Amino acid sequence: MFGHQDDPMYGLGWAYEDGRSDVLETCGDYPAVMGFDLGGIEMGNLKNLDSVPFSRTRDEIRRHHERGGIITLSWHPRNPLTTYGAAGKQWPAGTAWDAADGTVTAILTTHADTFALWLERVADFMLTLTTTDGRPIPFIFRPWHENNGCWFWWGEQHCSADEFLSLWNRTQDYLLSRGLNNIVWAYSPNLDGAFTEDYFLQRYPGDDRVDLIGLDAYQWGTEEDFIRQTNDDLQFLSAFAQQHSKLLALTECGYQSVPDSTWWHRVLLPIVEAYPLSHALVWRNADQKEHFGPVPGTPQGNDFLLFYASPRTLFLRDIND
Ligand code: BMA
Repeated sequence: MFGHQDDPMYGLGWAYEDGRSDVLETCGDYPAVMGFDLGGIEMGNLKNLDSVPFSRTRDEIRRHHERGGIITLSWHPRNPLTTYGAAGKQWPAGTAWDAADGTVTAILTTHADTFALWLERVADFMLTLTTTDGRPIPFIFRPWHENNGCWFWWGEQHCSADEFLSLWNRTQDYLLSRGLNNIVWAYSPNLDGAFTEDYFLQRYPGDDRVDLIGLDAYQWGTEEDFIRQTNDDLQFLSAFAQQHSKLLALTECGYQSVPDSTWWHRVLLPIVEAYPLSHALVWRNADQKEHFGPVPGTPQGNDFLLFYASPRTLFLRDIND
């Protein structure tokens, strides 16, 4: 299934117009999977870190669920240690990218109350994700993503494996205690290129705590590196997922602003065709400088039609047929 972050919220040249979607306007169908981010919900904010109103997020989740689509939620929470004292400081002060050592330690000790309040706000919002007749909408949740990187405060250089696992468990146990049994739990590290079983298991929350194994894989460097590393990781992860009876997905992927108009069919398509992925989600179409999805009427948008046409890629209509 093809997925796109913030798909119905905004695209190139439009924002918050009911029914619109750059994917729809490129290929005539909505993505099967839509992703949304909860960053800022922990503060009690009305809008997320990208200025998306949470009421709109709830509406679009309901809409996509009613269309028969799949929802996935990410969370870029602020840094509980620095967020309240960050006034006047420049980005990334106080954000998820304010990667201070000791933040996870603080959550588990001195800042446990703050974190408990944050989780309460996350759960409160999740509990509102219901159908009009009050049934919980199922969704994928992938907290503490890219934890093998160094850019988030929960990254592997900033906390021990035990601390990371406590952070995961605390998050999961709390949400479950609130009755949130409608969550598909995704563990999604970042592109590594050389995963080993020993290494991967160090921070893997466990078979009883994970439903889907994801990989966040962007082409930031050369195409050759991206293809090689993504294949290496997906070979490892697909074997692991099969042995452990887990779903597998590219929980984030893309090539920022798609500067190569053959990328969809030449680079991404062979990768998604080669592995048993439940979905591959590209990040948001924020603006001209930062977009990862197709843009209608552009060369890369035209190339996306070849990706769309593959029998191995599913869009909303395919999963409802
Ligand atoms: C990042 C960028 C940021 C954004 C964040 C959460 O990768 O797109 O601009 O705030 O994701 O959506």
